[in-house]
Amino acid sequence: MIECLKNEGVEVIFGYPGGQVLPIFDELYDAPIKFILTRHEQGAAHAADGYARATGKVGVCLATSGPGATNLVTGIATAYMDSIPMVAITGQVKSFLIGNDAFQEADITGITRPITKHNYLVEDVRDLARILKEAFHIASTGRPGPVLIDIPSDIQMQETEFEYPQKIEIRGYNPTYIGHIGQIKRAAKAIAEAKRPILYVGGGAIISGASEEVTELATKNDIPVAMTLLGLGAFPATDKLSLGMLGMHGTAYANHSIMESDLIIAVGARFDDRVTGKLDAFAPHAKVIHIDIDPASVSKNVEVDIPIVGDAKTVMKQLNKSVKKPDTAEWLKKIEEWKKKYPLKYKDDNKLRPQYVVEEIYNATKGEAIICTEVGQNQMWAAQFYKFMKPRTMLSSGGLGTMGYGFPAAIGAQMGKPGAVVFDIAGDGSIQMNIQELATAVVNKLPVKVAILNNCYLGMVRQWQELFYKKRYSYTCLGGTCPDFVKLAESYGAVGMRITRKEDVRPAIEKALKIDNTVFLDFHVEQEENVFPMVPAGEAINRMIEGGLA
Ligand SMILES: Cc1ncc(C[n+]2csc(CCOP(=O)(O)OP(=O)(O)O)c2C)c(N)n1
Repeated sequence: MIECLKNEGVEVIFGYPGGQVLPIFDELYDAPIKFILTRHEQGAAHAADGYARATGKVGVCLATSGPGATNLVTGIATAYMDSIPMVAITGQVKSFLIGNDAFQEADITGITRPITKHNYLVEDVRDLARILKEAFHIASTGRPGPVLIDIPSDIQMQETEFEYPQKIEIRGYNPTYIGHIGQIKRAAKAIAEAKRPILYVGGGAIISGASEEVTELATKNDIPVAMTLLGLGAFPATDKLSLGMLGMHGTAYANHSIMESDLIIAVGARFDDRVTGKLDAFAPHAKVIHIDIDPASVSKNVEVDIPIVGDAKTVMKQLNKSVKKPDTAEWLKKIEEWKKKYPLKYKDDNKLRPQYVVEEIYNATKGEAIICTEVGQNQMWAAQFYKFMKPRTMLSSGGLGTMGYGFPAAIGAQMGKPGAVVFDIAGDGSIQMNIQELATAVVNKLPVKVAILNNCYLGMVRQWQELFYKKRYSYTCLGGTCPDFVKLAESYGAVGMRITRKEDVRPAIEKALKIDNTVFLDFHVEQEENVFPMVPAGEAINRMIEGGLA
């Protein structure tokens, strides 16, 4: 197994030991691969995911059978929903005990079947090298995703002659990379004829490395760009053609633009319900071009006029060669009006507001940092107020919305990008879901910065209760129950800072950036601040609270 991983160029494995992986751990003891001992298997899976998102390589995690394997499940599902390449290796009870309710037995291939791209139970050591080769291939090609390999401990002890396959063929698995020429021509014609075109760019554009090609199509042809949460960074936020994020908490101008558009060019995006809002009302005047490597995504939610199945980067290159510039001057003028009328805003007073913290993190890092987020208001403020300039700098659980993702993902990102500034923008609820990873960060001397937007609430749920449940704050108040995050950080050997005044925000961030250690910045922000604009569930996306009702 170690030889296979070396052949795949694996530099780091995140994991946790146990009885059914003892033989593997014994080999890891002096293997030339770095092993990062997390403090929970969920942390290992998210760290492998963060490593993969930041570097573009396959993330690898390892856990024992039973509870070790089931602790990976949330991390695997998170990676699956966001199409992240990952190989998860689990130990299993001895082959002859499988199905026997043996100690620490769990049917992990059964459990993870719906949340992996593929999974394997190794039944013979002679299959191991081929399975590993296939797993890395499947995880990283086509629409990427997690692959799990379950290895019974008796098989870990068997011997075989090592030979790593150079080539593999998997029947029925042959992703399409190049776009159909006829479809490219039709798309180019539709773009040339469009009056109100919009690029709708998702995580697939980042995964395939299509950011340059998206930028070329947009800037050469004056086409505005709206991005999904996972698409942020595919096109520079400061460009005048950028509309920022669209959808439930997107900018009003992105939502108005897509609703009024006559042509949507969707690149590596899947028309998720957080983006489309009420489906019947979505973009009623628009023709749709959909570029996606996964044919199952095309016309799944929204009927597509010009489907192009292929790799986003390859297809965009093809498209850039054949496109003629449409006349969008009027359209861009209209969008400028929306931008002026409905800017992203918050109350600019002397109170410590969470949006201000995010803006100052941006100002201090000039858009160069890798930003991980937890889930909730913190995630949406990060998406709205940090100006993402480059791909692979926004790491967030989009599809599954996993609280507890950001901190271990930041650890994985920092491992993959040792020189980068890595922030986790967190909530006081989410950070407690994987807070044990403070040990992992400190022991490995990772200078990850965690900015806790501490509002004493499970803020996003409280916001829904305020707006739609008559302010009945049912079990969302954490006030008085949070630990002292400064002391907590210090107890692990990290640095903690508490910030309660607006004027102390920037100096604290600057100070943290100079510290070569894990830092917790505990920002005591306004407690009942809300994320706006907001599209209420089930509404059309141009019917936003605080974004202008169409
Ligand atoms: C594992 C998990 N459990 C529950 C939820 C539902 N949920 C979504 S946002 C949220 C509140 C998050 O609170 P906090 O981390 O304090 O962030 P804030 O919204 O205050 O920024 C909850 C409970 C979730 N997304 N993930």
